[in-house]
Amino acid sequence: MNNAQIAAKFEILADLLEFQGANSFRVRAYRNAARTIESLSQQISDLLNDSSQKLTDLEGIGKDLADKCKVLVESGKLPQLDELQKKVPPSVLAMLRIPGLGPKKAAVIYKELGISTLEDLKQACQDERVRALKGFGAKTEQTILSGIDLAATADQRVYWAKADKVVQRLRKHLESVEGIEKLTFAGSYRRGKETVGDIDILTVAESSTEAMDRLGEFPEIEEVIARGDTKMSIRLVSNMQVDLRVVPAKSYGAAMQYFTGSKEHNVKVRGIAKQRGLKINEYGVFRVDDDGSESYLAGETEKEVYAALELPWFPPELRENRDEFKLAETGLPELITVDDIVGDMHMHTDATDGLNTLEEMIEASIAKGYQYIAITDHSKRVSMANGLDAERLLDQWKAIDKLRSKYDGKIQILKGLECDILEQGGMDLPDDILGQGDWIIASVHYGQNQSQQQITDRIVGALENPNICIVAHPTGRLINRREPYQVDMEAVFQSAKENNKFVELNANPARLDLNDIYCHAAKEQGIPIGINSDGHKIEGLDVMRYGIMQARRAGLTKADVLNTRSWNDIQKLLGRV
Ligand code: DGT
Ligand code: CA
Ligand code: CA
Ligand code: ZN
Repeated sequence: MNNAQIAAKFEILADLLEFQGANSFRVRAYRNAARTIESLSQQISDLLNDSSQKLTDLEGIGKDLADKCKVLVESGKLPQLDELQKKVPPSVLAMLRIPGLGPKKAAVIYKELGISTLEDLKQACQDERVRALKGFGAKTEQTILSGIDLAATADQRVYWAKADKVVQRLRKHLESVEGIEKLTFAGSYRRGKETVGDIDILTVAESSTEAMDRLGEFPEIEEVIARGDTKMSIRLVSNMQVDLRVVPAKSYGAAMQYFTGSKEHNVKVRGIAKQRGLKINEYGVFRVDDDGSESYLAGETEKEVYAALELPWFPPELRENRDEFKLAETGLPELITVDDIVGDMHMHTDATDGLNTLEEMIEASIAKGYQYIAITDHSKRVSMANGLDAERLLDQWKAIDKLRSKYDGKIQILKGLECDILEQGGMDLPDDILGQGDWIIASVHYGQNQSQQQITDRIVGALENPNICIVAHPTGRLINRREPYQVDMEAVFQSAKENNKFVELNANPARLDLNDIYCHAAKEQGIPIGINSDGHKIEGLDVMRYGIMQARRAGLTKADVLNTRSWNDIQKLLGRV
């Protein structure tokens, strides 16, 4: 058994233990171990054979876990896990993904109603059988019902960032094959969708057998689902599916176009081909003559494929059949890139729930080449994050004053705050304090179940406050984990526009809030969008690229994005200079 497989076993064990209501400390120990093992550069099996090394030297691996690793490597099995799986069918675990349904309630549903799938649970809710359970009620039933679809999706799709990690490992694994001449990862991954269902690989290879054999040796493989002459599908231990297709060089571009999708984009492309008396498929673009015979026109590169249809090459992020074909008539927009970003205006330090110090975050931002950053820790209402009261905030700003001279000429440090918008409306800290800062962000963290009117009023109220510059993660959604709160984004946009304020695209891959549709709407209304990392540690600053990808999917250009501008220009937009 290899590391990925061992880690996957520990993850399942943690899920099952959690479902059983085991001590949360124990559950976390397995999860931490899984993470450690997954990122090891050496195989556990090699470490076990090396008498000079001990597994217990690894972070988070105690004697018990080391023993379990040994059992797994030697037998491929874990008796404790087998026992648990006998008691609880794995399909039950999908229930744990329903927001608001903890392991305890899920266990009651399983035991009392004998329900082990999301489908059956949906039916039970519709039949009002769930509300009758002890400790449930109509409201809980409603919460469960409205969360089932989210849980079902979460079971099938992973964050783009997570898919990207797998893609990088697959790329490295396959690139070592000499006979592989070309390699692309197509599908929703290439389009940069916020979640990815499965991974689609395209290759041109001397021998398809060799390429497929190599995929079959991928360390994270669980099983081969299907294998033909030029096509192969595998399932990974993480349960993700990977499709491989080996295509001839003269069809590579056509296959890329076809398998990048989206389906909707392709349907439109096929229609356009037809209008021009052409045919397009994964092998190329063909002219169809009156006698029905076909002649190959293009297929080697994507660019040639689109050109044969008198279409421009579409950046993959735009291929969703939204407005890309209309835009193509006058020229596609030049989409924003990471290099256009000159500052990051939302980040935390260890003064609240960040892990790194003020100076460490500043140094890391300098290393990124930013012109300016805003330090935006939480305000006091966010007690879980040790939010700042007025005194601590002013202390931090004083510290920034001192650091400004130290970093003069290297980076501009803005005195910021992520100020909580209180449940009853209004800001968490008084205006005379907020007025002393440079860059105050407003966020909704509490009362997310309020009515649309209440939440909208709170956000609009914040945007009307002259001290507030921007609203962060405006819909509060967490991809795969929490639906957006009820908010009238039209009203929010209108208020942002009237008050010369901005909206954020939070680049955290679990948030990506605003989504692409809303970002596009904000652009249409001329509201600059701030793309920020919301970093809680140095590495957290790296998520910027996910935000950029989302922005590209929305068709945003450099001009549509706030932090491509100098801080002075931003102040002008705010009407402050
Ligand atoms: P996913 O995997 O659910 O995140 O989404 P995709 O877009 O990667 O979808 P997938 O893996 O089923 O197929 C990859 C691409 O192949 C898809 O974007 C377009 C193309 N494709 C697949 N099936 C069809 C089809 O029936 N018709 C057309 N026109 N294209 C298809
Ligand atoms: Ca796919
Ligand atoms: Ca696929
Ligand atoms: Zn934040």
